[in-house]
Amino acid sequence: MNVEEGEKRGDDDVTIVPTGCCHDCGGRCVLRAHVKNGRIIRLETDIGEEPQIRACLRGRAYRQRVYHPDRLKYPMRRTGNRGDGKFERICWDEALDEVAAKLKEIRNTYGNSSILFLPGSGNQGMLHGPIPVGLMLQQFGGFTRFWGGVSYEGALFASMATYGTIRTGNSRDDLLNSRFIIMWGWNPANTIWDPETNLYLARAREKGIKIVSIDPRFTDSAAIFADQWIPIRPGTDTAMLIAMAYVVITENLYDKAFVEKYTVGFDKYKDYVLGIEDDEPKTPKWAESITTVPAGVIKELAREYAIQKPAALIAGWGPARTAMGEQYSRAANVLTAITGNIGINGGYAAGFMRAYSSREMKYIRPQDSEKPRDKSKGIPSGNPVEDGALPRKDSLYKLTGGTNSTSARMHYTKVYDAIIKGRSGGYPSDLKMAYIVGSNCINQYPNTNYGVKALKTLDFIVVHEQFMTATAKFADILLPVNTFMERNDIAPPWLGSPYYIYLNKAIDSLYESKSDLEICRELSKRIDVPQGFFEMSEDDILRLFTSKREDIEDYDKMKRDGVLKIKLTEPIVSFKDQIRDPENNPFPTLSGKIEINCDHLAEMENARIPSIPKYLSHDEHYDAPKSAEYPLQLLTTHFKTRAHSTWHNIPWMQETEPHAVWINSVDAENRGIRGGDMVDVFNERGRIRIPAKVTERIMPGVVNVSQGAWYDPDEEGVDKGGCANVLTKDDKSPGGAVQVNSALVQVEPSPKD
Ligand SMILES: Nc1nc2c(c(=O)[nH]1)N[C@H]1C(S)=C(S)[C@@H](COP(=O)(O)OP(=O)(O)OC[C@H]3O[C@@H](n4cnc5c(=O)[nH]c(N)nc54)[C@H](O)[C@@H]3O)O[C@H]1N2
Ligand SMILES: Nc1nc2c(c(=O)[nH]1)N[C@H]1C(S)=C(S)[C@@H](COP(=O)(O)OP(=O)(O)OC[C@H]3O[C@@H](n4cnc5c(=O)[nH]c(N)nc54)[C@H](O)[C@@H]3O)O[C@H]1N2
Ligand code: SF4
Ligand SMILES: [Mo]
Repeated sequence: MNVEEGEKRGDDDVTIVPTGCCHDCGGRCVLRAHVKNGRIIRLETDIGEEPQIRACLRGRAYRQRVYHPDRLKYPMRRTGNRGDGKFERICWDEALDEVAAKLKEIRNTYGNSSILFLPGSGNQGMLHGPIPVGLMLQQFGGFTRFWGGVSYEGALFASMATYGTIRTGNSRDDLLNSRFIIMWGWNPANTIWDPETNLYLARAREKGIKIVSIDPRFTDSAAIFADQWIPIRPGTDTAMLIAMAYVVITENLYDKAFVEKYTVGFDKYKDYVLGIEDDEPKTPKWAESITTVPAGVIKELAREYAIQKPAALIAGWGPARTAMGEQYSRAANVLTAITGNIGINGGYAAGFMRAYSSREMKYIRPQDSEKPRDKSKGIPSGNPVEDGALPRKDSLYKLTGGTNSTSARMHYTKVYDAIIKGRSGGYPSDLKMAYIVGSNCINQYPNTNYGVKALKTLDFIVVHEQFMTATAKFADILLPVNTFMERNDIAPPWLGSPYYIYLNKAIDSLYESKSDLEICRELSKRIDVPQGFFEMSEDDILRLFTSKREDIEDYDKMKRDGVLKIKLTEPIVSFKDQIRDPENNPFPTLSGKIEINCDHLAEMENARIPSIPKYLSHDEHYDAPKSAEYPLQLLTTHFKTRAHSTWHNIPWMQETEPHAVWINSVDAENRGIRGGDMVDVFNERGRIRIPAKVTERIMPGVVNVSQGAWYDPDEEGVDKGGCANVLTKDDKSPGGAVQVNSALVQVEPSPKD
């Protein structure tokens, strides 16, 4: 559709174009752009049938992003040092010729593995963003990239180990069938987690269903939905979940028939929980000393959860984004299993929690699939650089889906180290250039100061961007990209609600910006990449991409309507068939059952990746030696006014709530800090300077700097922007979680100028 075909509003010359919002923001929502004389004058959201896919505050402010005066307007070449932000305007031909020449020169001299591709989450549509760039670079001979989903790797690893799949969630309407809901490290009032989540939580509350929030912060979700808030010391959730298992087992509240029929490894876990394995019974008292949660509260919660069946334990990804993150997710999954809360309406299996995806509707055990693959001999890949590489020993390579297990990639947290050390540091390649698309890596990867050093060593950097981000300032060639209002795309849901949004182009590309696809169209010719795909129209490609999705019956209608809501006759409940008819529906694990004990993990022979969930400490934990110098635990949560670093520069968002470090009044008082004072938050990795928000909404000993504020260092290297990743560690959990919620820091009043 184009503007001319859009719906006319009354008798004035306004056309309403059905489009949407589609960053990596927890949602993906309907927007209706009111266009007058080629300009969007108003944005409204879904006014269609229930369930409405309503935009949040960020989507509704999107005009300020599209028409922001700082949009990148034309291609540029760097004139200052990397990071300084000094550029000169050049024309598209010059820019693309230079990128093409560099790509060829670097490939011909060092090979394709020296090309580092850094795709980010900026655009979540099926067509634009990093997708065309990846396809182009594959045909150019390939590239090196990272493994590890920054959002969820801990939860994913645990989901695969326990259930063999990431489709473990129920649709949100099923929450109304629960008798008890636990929001564990989960704050959807801010993070959305699919647009209808908050509506159903509100209805659950209205229905009188008890909701508990377990979080070091009194979140907006706790304030709005919860009957009870249980503050917990960060990174200790595993201990509490194991102590809950202790209560459930010792008080005979567990579901013996379920355990017997559907799980393997219960006895081994029981031996650990009861202390038979290691002489340490994991009692609520034991957990109290670790978590700070009173033993009585743990006992009560365990009993309520086990008795009030069906109950939904929603185990958020935040607590899993820690140095032993997968143990928390494993322990949560196992608790849902031993209480028999899986595969039933109103229950919830925790896990990765995807509910709906037309590509993953069937569960098949890897060994029962039509083409079982022995990946131990090499993993096939469309990327020639990694085709046939052996699997990593720390990966669940025998299972289908989940992370790519290839050893040809470095972990997300190790990109900077790999740039600096290359093969001599044990990494798969020596990197010479970076191709960065839709990513603000300097801001969003852990250990920003190390990243600054690393990006300065590369021979060449090209960035596709909409704004002059911290990362864009490192580009040698910076290419201006349009927004989803200026092109066509399709948004699948963020996690798994049954709908698609067709993002119709509402206005022409502003200034000289182009879509990532258009850039690839022109660049691919210059680097001799076959044209086929790049010559196709946006719609032909989208039709091709969606052709195997049986749930899209009428592509043209979806495009016209702007949204396709898939009608379900009943709520989605993951593993319903596995529970109803286990003989014919094994779990997609190697054993065909829920793996409380996982042999695939045991084969890794790594005491830090135990085959049953265990509570383990680490060197950025509250009890680590380092805590003597840096006594506060830092959380770097997702902020309501941004999606990561996106929207940070939008005035309406900044007015809503300014960026600040949350600190408890006890910790503030001890340091002579009052609300609104400028403070330094620091550790051995770096220092940021921002205002303090002194509040009882965060527990003592913990501070929160929400991620995504723009890195803005002064001459001394102090970040005045307050970028959380100046403080986070560039390391992963044994299973691959990015540990951005495990960092020890100190806070002090900033020096007075
Ligand atoms: N507004 C907004 N929404 C977003 C995003 C955004 O940037 N902004 N990003 C989207 C994306 S890509 C993702 S991956 C998701 C992320 O979604 P989440 O991972 O769920 O979001 P977080 O805010 O990081 O963490 C959720 C909660 O976990 C708590 N938490 C952190 N560590 C611990 C812990 O050790 N124990 C316990 N019990 N709680 C802990 C935090 O205080 C926070 O309230 O959000 C999505 N939604
Ligand atoms: N400390 C800490 N760090 C974190 C997290 C955390 O919890 N704590 N969370 C992590 C998570 S879950 C995620 S998903 C990552 C996200 O990190 P990133 O993927 O880097 O996300 P953004 O910061 O939003 O940056 C995306 C960029 O893409 C640009 N963009 C938008 N649309 C387009 C487009 O169509 N084309 C192109 N070329 N560019 C576009 C935007 O302008 C923006 O600058 O951050 C991670 N970083
Ligand atoms: S930012 Fe996300 S949740 Fe908000 S309107 Fe856009 S797509 Fe929806
Ligand atoms: Mo994410």
